[in-house]
Amino acid sequence: MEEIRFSLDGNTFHTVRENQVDATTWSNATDHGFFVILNVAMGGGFPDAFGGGPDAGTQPGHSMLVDYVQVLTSGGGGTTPPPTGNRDAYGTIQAESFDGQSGTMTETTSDSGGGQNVGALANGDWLQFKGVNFGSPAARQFSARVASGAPAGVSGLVEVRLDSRGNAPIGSFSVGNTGGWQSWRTVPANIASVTGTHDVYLTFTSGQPQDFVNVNWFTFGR
Ligand SMILES: [Ca+2]
Repeated sequence: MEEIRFSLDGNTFHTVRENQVDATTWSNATDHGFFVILNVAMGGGFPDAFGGGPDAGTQPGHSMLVDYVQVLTSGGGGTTPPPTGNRDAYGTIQAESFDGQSGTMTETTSDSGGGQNVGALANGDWLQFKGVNFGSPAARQFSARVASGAPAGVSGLVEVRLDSRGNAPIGSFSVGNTGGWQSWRTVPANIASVTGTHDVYLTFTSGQPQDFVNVNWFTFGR
C-alpha cells in the first residue's frame, strides 16, 4: 500500500492512501517525477482566514527567503536493498542499491535491463556503497552507466572516492547532456589502483546548481 504523508517539523498532519482513490487517479498523481513549487500567494481568502484584511499591513512586493529545499529517499519505495555481504567490484553494482545517499532520488529506468536508476544528481550529492571487494590484483578502471538531460552549458564530474567522502577522488569522468535523462551510455575512467575491500562513494561535483546526471549502475575493471 502506497501513501503520501504531509509533515511539518516531523509531525504528519495529513495522509492520502492508495486505496482512497481509484487506481488511475493514484497513478496520475504519483507515477512520474515531481516538482517542488514554492509559492508566495496573497489575496483570495488568505488574509481573511487569519483574522481579517487585507489592511494596511497587507503589502505586495515582498520576497520569500528559502534556506534550502531537500529531497530525500528512505528505504522501501522500490529501491534495491543493499546486499548482506560484500559487493563484487567487478560485478554490476546497481546505483539504487546504495547504503547511504544525499540529494538523490530513484526512478524506473528505460535502459536495457530495466530496474531503476538514481537521478536528480547535482553538485554536492553523493551515494555510498559499503563493502566493495576489489581483491587483488588491483582495479584500475571504473565505468558507469549514465544519462543526462542537462541544459546546454551544464556538466559535472562523477567521482569515485574510497572510505570517506572527504578523501580525494581516485578517478572521475565528466558528463554533460547525453540526449536525455533516459539516453544511456557507459562512460569509462581510469582510477588509481585499488585492492582490498572499501566503502565506495560516488560523489557529484558541478560548477552549476542544476541536476546534471542519472546513474543506472557502475562497475570496476583491472
Ligand atoms: Ca539500476
